[in-house]
Amino acid sequence: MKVLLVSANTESINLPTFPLGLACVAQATLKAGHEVECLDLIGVKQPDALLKKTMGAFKPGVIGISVRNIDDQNIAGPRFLLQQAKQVVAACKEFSGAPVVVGGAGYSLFPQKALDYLEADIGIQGEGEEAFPLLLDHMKKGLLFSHLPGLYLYGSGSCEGNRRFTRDLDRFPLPNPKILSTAAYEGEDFYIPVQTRRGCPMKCSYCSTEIIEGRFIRKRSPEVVVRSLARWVDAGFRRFQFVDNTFNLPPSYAEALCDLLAESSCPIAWRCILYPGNLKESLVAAMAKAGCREVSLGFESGCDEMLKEMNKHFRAQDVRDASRMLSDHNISPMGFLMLGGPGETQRSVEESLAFVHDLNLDALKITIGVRIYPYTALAKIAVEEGLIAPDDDLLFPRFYLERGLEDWLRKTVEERIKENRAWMM
Ligand code: B12
Repeated sequence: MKVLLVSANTESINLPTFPLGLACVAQATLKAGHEVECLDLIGVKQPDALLKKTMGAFKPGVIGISVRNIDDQNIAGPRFLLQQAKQVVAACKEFSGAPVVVGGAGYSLFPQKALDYLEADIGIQGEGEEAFPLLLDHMKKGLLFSHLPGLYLYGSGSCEGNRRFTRDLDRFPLPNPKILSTAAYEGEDFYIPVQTRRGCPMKCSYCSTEIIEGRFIRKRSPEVVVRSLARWVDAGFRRFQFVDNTFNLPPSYAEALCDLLAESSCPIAWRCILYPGNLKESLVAAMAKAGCREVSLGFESGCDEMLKEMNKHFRAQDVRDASRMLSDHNISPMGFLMLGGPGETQRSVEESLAFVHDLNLDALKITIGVRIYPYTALAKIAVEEGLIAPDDDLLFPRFYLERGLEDWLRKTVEERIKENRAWMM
């Protein structure tokens, strides 16, 4: 079949993100024998005109749209980014009669509600490499497809909980450097995103990863990852970002991957996100040897009671140790604070701010309030406290901010940011 795959994301918040998920789906769709064209709308001034031109020339039989962001998670004035994706769906429908299928990390969080809002024909929750080609196969053969895993049909109710996560990630091809143009991203801050693992068992109280990727960690074999990186290096790329939620879990895998990378002598520099608990110096040394230059430490608080509230399995001292080890190995540490969750007080905020002050991070991002996602411990607390209704689907962003902290917290954070050049909101 002729398949057009569109990345609807046009945002450059934080940094413009190369659509890795779409590239993965495109690679798997090609492997399944379809003719694929990809369209990335980042930086495109007139998306409608480009979509019209592409539909006219390519005449797709099916259109897949990747929906990454729902909103910008900004409590001060949230932007509802799904609106942009809705316009893309509408344009696809205007210029083509082909069925429109949506998927992606943002979509997967709200599969039924987002499909209703977007008015696409079909939604696929979860990873698309198996489900999307399977859907195409059923369409091609004229078979019924409503029973397929993770599939949602516009206007016909949900099949929630039905999605499947593959155990063997190596079954899915990693994107080839030629699959999508990187031209719109190249510059100072461009890192090729790489994913080695999916799933997270940590259950932080606010986190949505379990819905998107599941609880069980599934890994690509290090050999496959290193071979893929080498292909990107041959194509001229040198900087990479591991987008795994927690690069160091499990530690044995992370160390094996780093050792193999170092052995391969790939001339690369990379960054990743680390879980600060149980970080061993041997892993940090292996990371440095393999080209790691920057790490985001996802600690969110420097107060032990708050870390416990968030169900983090580490303490402030572990973060101090992690930050020191990284600096000792010339890896630049950056950190995150998320202030205002359940149990936060002026004292715990001050404790966190003093904590990060002493850490000497190269950059710190502070978020006020916590975006509430479905099926999380935070959502349960928000319902119990009457902050949200039990049937609030949370598609339109709702935030938790401990009562009484509102103005004080904003003012305090703004003042401290003025005093610390490496801090930002
Ligand atoms: C790494 C990451 C980042 C990095 C990106 C680095 C980089 N170079 O790419 C950084 C830190 C920069 C970042 C920034 C932001 N992020 Co972010 N990020 C992630 C994270 C952890 C992984 C994304 C990723 O690359 N996954 C790997 C790829 C392979 O998976 P995937 O894209 O999901 O694709 C798979 C499926 O979704 C599906 N699929 C994808 N497309 C399609 C299309 C079709 C047709 C089909 C059928 C299937 C399908 O198949 C793919 C392969 O299996 C996710 C959380 C998560 N676990 O997903 C959040 C996440 C995507 N981010 C999120 C947000 C909000 C943001 C920011 C807005 C935050 C901010 N205010 O700064 C910015 C926006 C950036 C931008 N310009 O768009 C939210 C989005 C939900 C929402 N509320 O909108 C998520 C889900 C986290 C969360 N809070 O739940 N992010």
